[in-house]
Amino acid sequence: MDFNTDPRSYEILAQVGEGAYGKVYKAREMGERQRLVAVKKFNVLGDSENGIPAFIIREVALLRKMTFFNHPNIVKLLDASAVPLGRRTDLTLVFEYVDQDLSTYLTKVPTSGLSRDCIKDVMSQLLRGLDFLHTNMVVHRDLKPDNILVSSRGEVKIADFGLARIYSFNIALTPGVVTLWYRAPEVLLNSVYMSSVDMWSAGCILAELFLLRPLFRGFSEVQQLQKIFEVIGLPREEDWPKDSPISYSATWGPEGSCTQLLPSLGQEENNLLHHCLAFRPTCRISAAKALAHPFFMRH
Ligand code: 0RS
Repeated sequence: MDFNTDPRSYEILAQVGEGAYGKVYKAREMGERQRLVAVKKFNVLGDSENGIPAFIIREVALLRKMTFFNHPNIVKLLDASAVPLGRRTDLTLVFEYVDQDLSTYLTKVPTSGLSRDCIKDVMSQLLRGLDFLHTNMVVHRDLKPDNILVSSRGEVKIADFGLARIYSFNIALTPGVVTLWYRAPEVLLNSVYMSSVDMWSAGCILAELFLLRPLFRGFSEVQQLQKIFEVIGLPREEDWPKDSPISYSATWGPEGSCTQLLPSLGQEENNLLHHCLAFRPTCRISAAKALAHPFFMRH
């Protein structure tokens, strides 16, 4: 593993984002190429006394490995550098730059909405990216329109994946609110989770592409769960995660599952949505299966 980015080889143009993930800047490569890059900087607490903590090396190696496959729906890592400073490490990651995020893209959609073909295109690219991550045992865990990027050529690329362990050190220290809107019930219930959490988020995003507003807009974990049950119905008690510190209560809402989740959507899109928004993670559709769903077939 080599960490050899010279920080002077990029000219920072503007800060584009800030969160538990650190700060992201739009920058320009110096020298001949002059291409735009996204530079992400963060400072991680690691207990390694001498050198770069092993977990940082592992996470960066994973990002490198994922880039090596050259998947069109995943942002590419171009460079990485880590500088140990006592008990902390300054980490700089340089990615290809993509013009906008999906949340900005959605604000520019006319009120008449996105065409079904456009929604199919965005969703199929998103699912291909997710299928690639999941095949490589990477769970995004926080997929949302803010970290899905859309290039000027209409390419959809997933960003901000694979650093969950590094972030966990920073989340408690980060001011501001985190969005719960795309979180799967098992994450809200503090239960064990796997790649199916990303399919829940993908379902929320599918609905949002049609509605042009977030499907479940809760401002606390409990409110988020209530919004979810209003649409999918209250799960049966036997489906509630056994390891959750939050116990089942029939007062959460009316019981019963519902197949026509959004009356304004057609039958195929409702069916796909229904399979993404299954309460039980094991019943949720996989990215690979979702790509073969009739919603994506020609008409
Ligand atoms: C919430 C309204 C604002 O190219 C942007 C890029 C952008 C990138 C890029 C490439 C690779 C990242 C970004 C990245 C890395 C954490 C991240 C978290 C979220 C998003 C990307 C991340 N909306 C969000 C920020 N923003 C303006 C709109 C933009 C605009 C263009 N291009 N990031 N962010 N990894 N780590």
